[in-house]
Amino acid sequence: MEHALDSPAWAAFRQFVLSLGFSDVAAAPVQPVKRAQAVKDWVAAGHHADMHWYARGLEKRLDPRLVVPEARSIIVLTMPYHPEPVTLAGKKLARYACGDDYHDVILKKLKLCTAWLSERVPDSATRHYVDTGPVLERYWAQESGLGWIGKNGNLISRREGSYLFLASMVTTLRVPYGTPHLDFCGSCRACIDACPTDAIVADGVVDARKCISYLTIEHRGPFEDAPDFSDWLFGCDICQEVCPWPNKFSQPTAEPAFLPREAYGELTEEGLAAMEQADFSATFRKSPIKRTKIAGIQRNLEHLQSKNE
Ligand code: B12
Ligand code: SF4
Ligand code: SF4
Repeated sequence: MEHALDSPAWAAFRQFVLSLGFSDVAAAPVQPVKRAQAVKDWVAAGHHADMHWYARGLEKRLDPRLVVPEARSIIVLTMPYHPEPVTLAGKKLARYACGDDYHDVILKKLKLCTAWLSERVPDSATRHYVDTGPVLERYWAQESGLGWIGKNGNLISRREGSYLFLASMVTTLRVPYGTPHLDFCGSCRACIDACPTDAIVADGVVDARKCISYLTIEHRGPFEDAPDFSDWLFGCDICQEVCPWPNKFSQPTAEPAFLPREAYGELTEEGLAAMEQADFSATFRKSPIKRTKIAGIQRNLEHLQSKNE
């Protein structure tokens, strides 16, 4: 069998992927990353803050053949998350984090996609990733034609907006390719103007050191001179909320695991501040919020309260 998926086989793969709850899939040929210098500059400027793992994995990110030798294609998949505003203990919570952890939910489905490919072409090799792999997911999503990287740094689909998770598959298979997506931001700069911490330092370039999402999720230890988080307790969606694209076109998620948890609405500020480890583990079981650990979420709450005093 040829080491490729022809159009009918790709159509069957697409059908399979959509049946798992992904909303779109497209592919790009493996080529040197055209924006490699922009990524290197991002790291050189220290925009990755304390995410040292990012700098360590840079070579692989810029060359998918270091991930899968003889890789020919990168397949990118999108999965919508809950598009409406959500709260936790009366404070703002990033939409992506209101349900179960997407890494776990999507990985299970990706395994099935990889199995589908290797069953079809047994001597092919495919590796799949969601978020944590050394793959520039937004870049390849744009290259494959799923959408464009907006000035807010997010991948925006004209059909679905940007409240989407991305996942990727690096494969030795040749598959039908999409065409790189055009940029539809035009002269708009609503996200840059709305970011309360001026974290979008150039078009599409986010300085994590200033970004509320980084500070509330990834930063460890106490805050020194942290800005006002505008009531965001975990993550931040401001630069997407003001974007005309997601607001107009977002559809409800079809994945029940990504729906908001009722308990989050019932939790009070006092309840969260006084929460003990066992309660934290039970409340945030399988949730992305457990990433900050109890110390992180209580630190974030204290920070919001100190700014409101
Ligand atoms: C590190 C990281 C972060 C960091 C840094 C964010 C950033 N903007 O880079 C922090 C912790 C701050 C973060 C926050 C968020 N993240 Co994040 N993050 C990542 C991760 C792991 C790597 C991203 C990366 O490589 N950044 C480094 C820079 C250099 O890469 P880049 O932005 O792609 O670089 C491009 C631009 O610089 C661009 N560029 C260069 N010149 C120019 C010029 C113009 C005009 C333009 C437009 C672009 C442009 O070219 C570069 C190459 O493509 C990805 C998963 C992955 N493996 O890709 C998830 C990922 C990007 N995150 C995601 C999400 C959901 C978020 C949040 C929305 C979560 C939240 N609600 O709080 C916020 C959004 C913040 C924002 N405005 O970007 C999703 C995005 C989905 C989507 N639709 O785009 C991803 C893909 C995870 C996933 N698998 O779903 N994240
Ligand atoms: S996520 Fe929030 S803080 Fe980060 S760039 Fe967007 S608006 Fe600014
Ligand atoms: S708010 Fe405007 S500039 Fe920012 S990503 Fe959306 S369309 Fe692009």
